[in-house]
Amino acid sequence: MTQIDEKIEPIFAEVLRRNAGEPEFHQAVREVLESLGRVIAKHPDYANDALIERICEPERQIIFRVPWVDDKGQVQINRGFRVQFNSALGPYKGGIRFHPSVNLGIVKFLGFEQTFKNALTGMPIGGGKGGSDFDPRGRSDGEIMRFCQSFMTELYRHIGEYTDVPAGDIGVGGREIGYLFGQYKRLTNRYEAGVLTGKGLVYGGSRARTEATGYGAVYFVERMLATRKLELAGKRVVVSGAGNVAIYTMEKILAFGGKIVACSDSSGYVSDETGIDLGLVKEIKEVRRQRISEYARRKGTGTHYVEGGSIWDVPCDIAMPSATQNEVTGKDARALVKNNVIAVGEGANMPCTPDAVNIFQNAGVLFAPGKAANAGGVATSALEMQQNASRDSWTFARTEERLATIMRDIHDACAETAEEYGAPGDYVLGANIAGFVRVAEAMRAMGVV
Ligand code: NDP
Ligand code: 2IT
Repeated sequence: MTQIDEKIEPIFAEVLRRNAGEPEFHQAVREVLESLGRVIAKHPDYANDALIERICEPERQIIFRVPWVDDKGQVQINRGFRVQFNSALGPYKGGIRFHPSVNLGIVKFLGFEQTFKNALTGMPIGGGKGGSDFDPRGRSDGEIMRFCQSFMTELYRHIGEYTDVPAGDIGVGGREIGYLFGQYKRLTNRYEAGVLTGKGLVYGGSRARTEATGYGAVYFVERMLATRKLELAGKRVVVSGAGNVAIYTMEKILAFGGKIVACSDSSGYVSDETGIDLGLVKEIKEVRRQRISEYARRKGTGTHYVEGGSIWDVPCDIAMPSATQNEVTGKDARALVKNNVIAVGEGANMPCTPDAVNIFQNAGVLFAPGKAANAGGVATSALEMQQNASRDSWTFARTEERLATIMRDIHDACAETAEEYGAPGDYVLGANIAGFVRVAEAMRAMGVV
């Protein structure tokens, strides 16, 4: 683990004390604070006025009860969260996650990461995140709708086009955003399109938003490879997960001429030496909502399904973890390095443990941190807000072109910042510092608020 600068160490100690029992939040904060020593060495004034302490403390944390009635008529209770982390650059912006593992610490880690990610996009958006410990798996459409309606019945009073703009994340896709938007509209009697992003195309959604996170991550990796005069064509790629980010990562990898050799879900992974058939994955996951094991059953020869195994044992040139936090451990990283991985691009938020990140960086593997590589999703959400505000609807080509430019700019900002701060090629440091400086500048200008 990298040391935290001695001037910043007490700030981290206070974060640990004040946020006990929240390991993912500690991990996310620690990684950013490790990068800031170089900033205050160069610009000591960034340590003034408790600026760093303020950045580590969410502006507002909302926790609420979500009661709903299941298909058997039983009353169920879940817990809802919205952490409005930082609004220096714009309204709070970030997804909502429905997964049984969701707790306050996880929502805070995601909101903290989101603040720097959103700053990196260059768009006017602050950072926030929300969710619930609701498990959508196996729930009927009616149950999902009633849950979303109950969740919004509390959340609506805290959000708004100029206040806080949620979107999707794990377990929240187009269907859920539709139900959430419907309930918001009913409760407020306002057609406030810009209050949520990731909407359907017929009611104010942006073209390319569904694809944006995955496509953006691939654009980032492509540009990172180019710094070593390498390209995606012909490369073996492993993409974990089989959800929104994973599917559109695979789609863009294929467009660049790469070969997908494995993908997964939380039950296991499937490898396919003939190249993953993305059409089949989409049918299984997006249409039928089945398990990835179904892929091997349907496709048959050449495929291999491993229940509960590690997808990172599959040899590849490029790894794109796109499922969840801490899914790539030190052991996984060693396996990837042993198999000569060239680049790792984080599609998910914080999928690599600190141990894994160190192993990749020490082995000279190109490593793209999530807050930079997966920023295309939220950037396109900001483009959706822009279209909603101007009552306009752009073509797919125009939107994707903006996305590609934004990803190129994020890559270059990270690379140039890393260089400027004496660590060329360290995208973790570059992303943390470039994101921090933008948020810190805005906070400084606004005084102690
Ligand atoms: P989805 O719900 O669409 O897909 C999630 C995928 O990851 C599923 O295949 C799921 O498997 C798997 N998964 C989820 N939790 C776990 C777990 N605890 N262990 C193993 N596998 C798991 O979510 P997204 O694709 O939207 O999100 C994936 C990641 O990308 C998350 O880290 C999210 O925060 C991040 N992200 C998402 C963005 C977006 O625009 N959607 C933008 C930027 C980042 P199963 O179905 O079995 O649960
Ligand atoms: O982690 C993320 O960036 C997201 N889940 C997308 C957030 C958004 O507001 O589009």
